Amino acid sequence: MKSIFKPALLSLLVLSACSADDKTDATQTDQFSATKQDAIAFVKEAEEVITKDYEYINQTAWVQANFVTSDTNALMARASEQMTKTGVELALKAKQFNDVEVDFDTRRKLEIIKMGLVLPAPESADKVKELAEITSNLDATYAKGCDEYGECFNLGELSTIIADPEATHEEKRSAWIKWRTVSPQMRKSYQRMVEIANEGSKELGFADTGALWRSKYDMPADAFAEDMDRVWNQVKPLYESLQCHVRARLNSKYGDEVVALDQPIPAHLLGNMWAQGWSNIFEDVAPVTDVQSTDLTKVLADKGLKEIDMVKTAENFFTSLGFEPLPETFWERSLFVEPTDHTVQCHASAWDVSTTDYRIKMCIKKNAEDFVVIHHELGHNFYQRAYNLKQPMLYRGSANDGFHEAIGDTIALSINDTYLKEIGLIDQVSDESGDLPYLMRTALDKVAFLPFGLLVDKWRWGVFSGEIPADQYNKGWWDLRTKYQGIQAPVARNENDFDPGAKYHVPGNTPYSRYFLAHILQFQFHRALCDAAGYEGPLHRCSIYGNKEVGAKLNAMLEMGMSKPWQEALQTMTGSDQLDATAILDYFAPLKVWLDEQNKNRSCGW
Ligand code: X8Z
Ligand code: ZN
Repeated sequence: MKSIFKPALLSLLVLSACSADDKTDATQTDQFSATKQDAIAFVKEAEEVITKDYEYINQTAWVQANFVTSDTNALMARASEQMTKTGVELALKAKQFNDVEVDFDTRRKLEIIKMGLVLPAPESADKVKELAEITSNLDATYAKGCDEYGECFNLGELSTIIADPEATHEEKRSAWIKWRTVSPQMRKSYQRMVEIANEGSKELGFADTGALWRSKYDMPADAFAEDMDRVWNQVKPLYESLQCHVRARLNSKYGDEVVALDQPIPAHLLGNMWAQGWSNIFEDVAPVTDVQSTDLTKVLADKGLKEIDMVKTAENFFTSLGFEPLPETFWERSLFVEPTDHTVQCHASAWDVSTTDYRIKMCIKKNAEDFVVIHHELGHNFYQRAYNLKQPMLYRGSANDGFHEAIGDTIALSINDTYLKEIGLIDQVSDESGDLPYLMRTALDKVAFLPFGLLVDKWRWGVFSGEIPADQYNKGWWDLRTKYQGIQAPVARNENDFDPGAKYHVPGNTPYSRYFLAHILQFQFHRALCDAAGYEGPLHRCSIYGNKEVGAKLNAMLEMGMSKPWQEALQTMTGSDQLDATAILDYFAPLKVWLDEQNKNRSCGW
């Protein structure tokens, strides 16, 4: 399964077989006269069917992701075919109850079933099979990282070059180009996948697959897209101030020839393969202060923390909030270190293989960035366990997918000097002059990410709707990258390239709006939890470590799973039912003042 955390929504439609009397002809909607009792019985049966093969499918997906070979790929394609077939059958049946009056829970569960698949196929058996083969192959193509001539690249190594402040811009450019040779071969099958999934989405009553994706947020699809734009407009001035300052500093480092002051920033110079998080260029853009701010990568190295120690430290944060420790099997079955003898899908993920079996799969690098990602992954596991233990099968998911992505990050917002001192990783909390550098480090991660988090699905929505036609896939991608991020490709690109395919979530078919939501929500959560702790200082100095009362408040929301609209879950936790960027803006307010001062005599924009 190509999901990042094993998403309940996907896995709940991860089924292998329907019972014989499940075979209602879904095309006969007109003659179907259903009652409330039929609907209740159908939902009950669906939950049983889903439960039956849930663990088996997850095990298959786990093996494929941990041992990427043609055999595991074929096994996964077969499982995925069966899962799609059953998912489509269930969704079509759920649709038959559209006009039947039912209670709240039955209606909610019917909707969940209808929208359960990320890529629904049409009913045709051939197309179900074709779609399953395409998606498995796309996933494996990315994991292997080879170009169409068989030359292979290691994403970790290429990323290290892009992150290295000492590497030359030519070296970075070469690493950037190399990774993008793995994706042109995906283009044709991606296009075919879009066609099939759109057909499936239409059969379920959605305009296209993008509309299906946007319909999963307890509000009309269009209203969701508008809400994303509303929040983006709230944070845009902060992003633009950061982009302007970073461009000016990179211009000083590399010169006008490489970074022009009136142009978008070349994408290979921002420290990350996709220019989605910029914390690796901190040294180049940092405010100069008297006091050295904490360099967490160095702290981890000085203390000699190994990969597993980093995971234990993250687990300890959760248990300090009152959560039970992870089960023994977590430590036995998880993957923390990239193997050298076989291919693994290295993109980090967290799994609930069953209600008692939790794991992460991650090729951990011993640095601050991955220390945060470990918290991110464990956030998934603790969320999964909270709802798995409390909720029926169809409610085992997060309030919306952005919530799932936000929990571990919320915890990680407490990784500041206050916390690091408390757990003995540093001896002294830096004084206030260390605040600006700390805020800059965090902004390079969190603020820089926002336009990327927004545009990945803007691209896919355009692709699914046809607004971005197949002969303009790459142009459509770079138009959005420039418009929202103010970056550009370091070398000319054309339609032989397929640059979106070089980002895991595109061949992996993981929707991406969730990360944009999470980057807004985590600050709302952090502010609410710090308030609950009675904390009164600046938000970036708050740590909720060790606070069991706050842990209980968090757990109350996690346990709700997806049993209620996300707006209600948000209300319980924060007192507001709206996505709201004022929390992230409050958090970075002192940095914004500083950035604007720096940018005073610069000409910003692109
Ligand atoms: O994919 C992830 C997580 C797993 S859900 C590591 N993230 C996005 C990415 O890497 O592109 C976390 C933030 C954005
Ligand atoms: Zn995640």
